[in-house]
Amino acid sequence: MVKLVLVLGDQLSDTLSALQQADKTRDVVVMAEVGTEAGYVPHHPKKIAFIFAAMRKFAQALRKEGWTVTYTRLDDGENAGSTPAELLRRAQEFGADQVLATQPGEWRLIQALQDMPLHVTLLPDTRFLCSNDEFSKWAQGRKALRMEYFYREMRRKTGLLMDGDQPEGGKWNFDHDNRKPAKGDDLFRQSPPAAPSDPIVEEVLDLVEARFADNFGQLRPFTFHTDRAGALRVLDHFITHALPDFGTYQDAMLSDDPYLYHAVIGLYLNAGLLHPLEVCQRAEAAYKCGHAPLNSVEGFIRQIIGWREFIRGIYFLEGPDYTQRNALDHTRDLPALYWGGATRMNCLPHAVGQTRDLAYAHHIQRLMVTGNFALLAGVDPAQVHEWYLAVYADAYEWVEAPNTLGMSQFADGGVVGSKPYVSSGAYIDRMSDYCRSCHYKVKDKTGALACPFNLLYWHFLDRHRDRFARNPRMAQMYRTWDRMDDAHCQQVLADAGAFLSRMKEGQII
Ligand code: FAD
Ligand code: DLZ
Ligand code: SF4
Repeated sequence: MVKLVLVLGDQLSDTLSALQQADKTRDVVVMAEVGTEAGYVPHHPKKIAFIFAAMRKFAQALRKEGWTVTYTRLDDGENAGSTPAELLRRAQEFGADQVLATQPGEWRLIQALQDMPLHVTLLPDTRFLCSNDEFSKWAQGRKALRMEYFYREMRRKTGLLMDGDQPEGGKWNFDHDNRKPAKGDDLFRQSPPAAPSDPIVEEVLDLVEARFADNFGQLRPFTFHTDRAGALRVLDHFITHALPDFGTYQDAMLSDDPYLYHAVIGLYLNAGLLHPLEVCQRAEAAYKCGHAPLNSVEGFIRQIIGWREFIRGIYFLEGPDYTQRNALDHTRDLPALYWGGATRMNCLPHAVGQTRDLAYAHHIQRLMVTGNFALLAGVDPAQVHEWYLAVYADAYEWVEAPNTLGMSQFADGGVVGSKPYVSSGAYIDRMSDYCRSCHYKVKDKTGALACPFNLLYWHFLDRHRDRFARNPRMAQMYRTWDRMDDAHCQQVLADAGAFLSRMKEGQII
């Protein structure tokens, strides 16, 4: 009997397990642009356009390969509105009672598929290097899960940058050579290549413009690639022009350069247009032929076979309630400045403005600017999570939630990271050029012009002393705070409290 083969908007790989298990001559592929997926958070218009255009092109490619594909557009009169409802409609149309699906990257959708009155087979997502079972086995019996040890296993498993059973260059991790501030005057940095427009993209842009005009984010100009060939072009460009300096300037931030030496491939990897192993093999080859140094190539490969796989492992290990965690009991509302509201700080509007224009910000902007501020200010992690899930073109819950709730907000109480990523303004000043043109003074510790990160940093440590003072990785910070003059500490806390009150009242901060 005919089976339906579900292909979701982030499953655009011809190696997808559901496609591999199906029979091209008998089964019917179901793809659908649906209101539930387009609306579970107010996605950035660029993200919706990227997914819809890439879905339409992938459907075309499948048809060319001989598949029968049913494709429902968002504005089709018969659109049933959700993925399960579309499957039911197609089941009736084709007389099918079975669905083959690759496990979705979100518990919400897994549950919805399992609740359907059809027989749904959920296959493992083999596009990742570490399966859910393998991660559970690795995690079993460990007191703490640390990415570094998981990463070594992935290096051994893939053989990437291995010299026999030893790591290439004698060390697993070359971060010591990385993390330098960028040079503002480097005229040779090139942005990722922009995609030329085409009729499919234009049609999707008109649809998104008409339907999602109120969502935060600039739709045009739209320069994302929307097929595998384009994604490979971006990868090539990165390997040629940016990989050699990736490690060295990985943490740098510059006002007039949103990309620096980053790959800007997260959206392609997560939608299935690139495979993690091919990306890492390309980077390894660049090292082997002498094009890129080991510190950069190791650092880049670690992000993909280390962090990306580890983060996914945590999402599926921890279960559906992960997104509700709030270990630090933070309850403040996300300030309007995250949606483009006015602020006197200079770093935040740069990260937010770039996010609005490009649906992109690099890791350190996400972690140490927008994430750091929300954590220091005690914002409700559920609201922070929703923001990150909405605004980035590469955001799907399996990868966004552990990064936001775990790594960035410490809402999981230390599953992803052993200590919270918090810093005062000094870190942002060292790694960026933001502070030079800020209303606030990064060197001021108290007073009307004190950098809010300076005030809130100590406020955070002080209010969470019971939880963190005994953490060996934070003891030095508490010793510094405790050595400060009592009157100074009281002033810092009072100024921080006043700042938070102004934020709560909706004043411009
Ligand atoms: P590069 O800096 O060039 O890195 C190369 C690749 O490594 C990325 O494309 C990505 O696939 C992988 N990678 C690097 N760091 C991570 C990480 N921590 N977790 C998973 N993969 C990683 N990444 C997402 O893909 N989707 C998200 O929704 C997402 N949300 C985040 C939220 C927060 C609060 C933070 C701190 C990080 C988040 N990240 C997310 C991780 C990281 O910021 C992005 O992967 C990266 O910025 C994507 O840009 P790039 O392709 O230029 O990456
Ligand atoms: C993110 C997204 C959006 C905006 N729209 C669709 C869609 O219309 N149809 C679809 O199949 N997938 C879409 N997606 C991706 C899904 O939300 C994603 O598959 C789940 O969140 C699981 O990762
Ligand atoms: Fe941001 Fe503080 Fe620097 Fe201003 S001074 S840009 S608020 S870190």
